[in-house]
Amino acid sequence: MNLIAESINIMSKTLGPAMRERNPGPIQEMAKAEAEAGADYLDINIGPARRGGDELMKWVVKTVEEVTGLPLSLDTTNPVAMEAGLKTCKTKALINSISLQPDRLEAELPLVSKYNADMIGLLWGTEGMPRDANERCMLAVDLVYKAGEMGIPVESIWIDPIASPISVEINQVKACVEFMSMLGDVAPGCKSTVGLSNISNGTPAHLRPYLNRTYLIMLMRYGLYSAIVDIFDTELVKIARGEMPEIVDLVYRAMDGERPDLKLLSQKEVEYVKTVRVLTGESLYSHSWLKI
Ligand code: THG
Repeated sequence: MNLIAESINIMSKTLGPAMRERNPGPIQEMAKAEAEAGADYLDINIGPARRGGDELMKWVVKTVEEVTGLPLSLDTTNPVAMEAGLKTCKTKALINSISLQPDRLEAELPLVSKYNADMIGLLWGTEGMPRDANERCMLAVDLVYKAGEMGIPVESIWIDPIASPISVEINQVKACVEFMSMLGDVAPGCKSTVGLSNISNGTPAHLRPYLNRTYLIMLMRYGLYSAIVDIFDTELVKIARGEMPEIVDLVYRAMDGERPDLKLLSQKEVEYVKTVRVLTGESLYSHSWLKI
């Protein structure tokens, strides 16, 4: 499991201003902390970066590479900024992300070949968000075909089915898990990733880790290759590293519809079982799902 740390983000209350002021300190502290916490990749998200995006991306990449040798995942919708980042990166970069809109494909697929990068293929088509697992499969096949035409091998493509918040749409939450179980058949050799924290967007902050951890286990069951995560969630990192086999087993059994006697479980076990039930749609989600 490859963990991509999500926190170097222009949306962050501390790092956003640091990026705009070209103040390296907070960004380097964050990069070191993410590396220390066990990240395999660091995501650098500078947003749309319409004006001066190339300068900004180049500066952030240099700033981060001064303190860590970890590979970077570069996130911006500005292709000029993306290329500036790719030129600057010392290691093989991951382009985050390339969706299926024709203009995005045209601008960004050539960068994958030119810089021998890896890419996250975001399953977002001309008609927007796919509605279910089957539409995700069709988009994945399409993306792999178009990348292949550009000489990009399947091993370089990390498919992202787009996780959406449980507080918004349970069917999309289920569809991502179902899609993950189908990916190996529809796009053999492809890798996969998911923005795990999306699932808990809109949920009270102290409850987010329960959803993130449980959903990670559910997706890993079907071979999830990597995830963009809050790397400071130590229990989440333990799960990814295979250090919580009993909890993983309990989650699998709950996914299969087993209904253990909650009175016989520890509090932590009960929390995982209840969280599986909301993530599979068996129970209705509300902010008080752990209490019911
Ligand atoms: N797929 C791909 N890339 C992605 C996503 C995805 N990148 C962005 C996002 N989704 C994943 N990254 C984050 C980063 C931060 C948060 C959620 C997802 C987040 N941050 C806190 C908040 O907003 O409350 C704290 C922000 C802060 O530091 O101030 O939730 O799906 N390919």
